[in-house]
Amino acid sequence: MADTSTRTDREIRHVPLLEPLVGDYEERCRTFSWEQARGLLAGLPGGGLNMAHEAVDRHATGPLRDVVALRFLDRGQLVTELTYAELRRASDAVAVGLQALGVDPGDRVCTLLQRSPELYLTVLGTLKAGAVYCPLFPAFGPEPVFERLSLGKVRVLVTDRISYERKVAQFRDRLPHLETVLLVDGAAAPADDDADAASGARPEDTGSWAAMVESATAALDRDGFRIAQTRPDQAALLHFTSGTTGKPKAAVHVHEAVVAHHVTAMYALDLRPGDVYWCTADPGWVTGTSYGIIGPLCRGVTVVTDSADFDARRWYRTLQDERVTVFYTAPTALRMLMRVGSQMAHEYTFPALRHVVSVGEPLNPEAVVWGVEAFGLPVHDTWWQTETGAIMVSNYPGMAIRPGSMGRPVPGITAAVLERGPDGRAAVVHGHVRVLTEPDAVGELALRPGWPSMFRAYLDDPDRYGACFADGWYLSGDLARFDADGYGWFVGRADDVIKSAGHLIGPFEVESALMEHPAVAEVGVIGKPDPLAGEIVKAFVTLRAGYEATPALQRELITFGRHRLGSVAPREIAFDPALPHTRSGKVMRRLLKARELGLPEGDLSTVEGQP
Ligand code: 6R9
Repeated sequence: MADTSTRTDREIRHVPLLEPLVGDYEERCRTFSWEQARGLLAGLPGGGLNMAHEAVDRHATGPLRDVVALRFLDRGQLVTELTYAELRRASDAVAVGLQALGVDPGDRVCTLLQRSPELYLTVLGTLKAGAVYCPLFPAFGPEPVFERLSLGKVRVLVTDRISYERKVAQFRDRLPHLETVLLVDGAAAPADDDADAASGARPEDTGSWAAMVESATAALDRDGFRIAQTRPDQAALLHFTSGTTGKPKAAVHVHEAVVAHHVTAMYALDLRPGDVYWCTADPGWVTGTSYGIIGPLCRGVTVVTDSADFDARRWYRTLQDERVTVFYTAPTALRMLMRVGSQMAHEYTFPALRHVVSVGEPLNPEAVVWGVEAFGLPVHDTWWQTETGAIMVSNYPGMAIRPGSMGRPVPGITAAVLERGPDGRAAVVHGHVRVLTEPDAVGELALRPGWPSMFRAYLDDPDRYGACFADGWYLSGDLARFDADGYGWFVGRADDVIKSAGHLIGPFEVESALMEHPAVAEVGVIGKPDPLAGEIVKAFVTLRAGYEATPALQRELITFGRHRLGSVAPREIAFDPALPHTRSGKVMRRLLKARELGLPEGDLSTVEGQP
């Protein structure tokens, strides 16, 4: 890293880093340093750093104060807007309210909410209070919700009444850390309400989010508020993600991750003040937080959010009517638009649109090219993970795209592929790994630690964290190759984790839930290739003696899975009286997948690389 210690702040602010990355990529890589990137942000007095201050407060007192920061479209297209100045005040009030509830720095605050103003205000208010924000995907069923609230030792949950009754109330006694549940649609109804009686939800178990905000606003007007003086290395976000085995892992991110959110929102997403930006990812996943909230607000743009689900016509209309300039979405969504045909796209015009970007799963070359047909712009792929916190590999605006490539490492990021061992992961021999330098050699994609948004822990799980690093590299669990010009190409996952519609799903979590059905003796879960979702979850089930493999039982298991797991439930179930096992007795998911794909069972290396 370049030594910037002798430069003044003013000088640092005038390096070409300020410009979006449309120029010389190599030159930018040479001159870039994370210290310079840090210098683009304001910081707090005394060396502190707070994500919400960078995202909101520093704009709220400057020239952007009256610019719309968040523009919410609800299902009926009703619009709610908050300027940067209004967002500052409203999120201050949430912070005051959380502090009045006794939320201390480091405490975890969780949302289980549809995309709504309350969600975004809770994120920012939590960060301002110095607490740790942890999102939950609203389509999760009760089991994944309980698991995450429990593992995260979450103290405050903000949700709506129906989600609470269906997904949380039944487990409340088993969540000793959960002190407060705030409902955005008011407190639960009186105890004689039938629904409450049935679900076990009692009104005294919950409070009202609106009531908290109301009294906090009065306190704010009376006493003012000073943002928590968080340190750069203090925890800010907790993102759950899944591995091949065991329970979900909670990746801990710190406030200085904002340095990477900001600079990648500039380099990879090309965001500049004046932009209208739409990120279709739900804030329940890392993309919806890093690039649905923090990164774009840091860039001072107008962030559009839509609470409605996918609908091709609605999406085209939103891109047109909101005059969206930068659009960040996922391959599954693009394939859903493609399926409708470009005719529909041509019924709308997108004169404001400047940059279309994708993440989450392999982006088919056809989708890149289809972008030109539909929007007049190619789709730019980006690669990153929950653990990396920010975009690590990207096709930059102005850079020649190679359709199908993830692009090139972000300035400040060193990426490589490492030689693999027999288990498919990087081979570590006597503590060392071997970097594959030959062009197009396939290996495990690895990154040199040291970028600000790198996860700092898996909560309460140092062993699993340690296992992600070897010989000074962070091991991603993905297989990739770099061509002779340094463009990265995704090859597949090195493990059994499933990516369905851009969402990461751990097979173990699905298997554990299905095992609770009395008919199930054993189960193995895989990602089955799917033309639309990339993969769908498929479960192979061995039945207990006395149960018959009937279509009715198949349907029952699907319903059972859906009720417990929600969006991560298997879409297909097959009965298999003899699941393949390893010598140690574990179900061999890899072999199940090879069989599903009709591949030779001996040649399992080819199981990887399924887009
Ligand atoms: C941001 C996010 C991470 C995993 C990652 C990889 C897959 C992400 C990709 C991609 C191919 C891309 N992935 N971007 N695969 N091309 N451009 O998605 O985080 O949910 O943690 O998933 O997603 O397998 O390792 P996360």
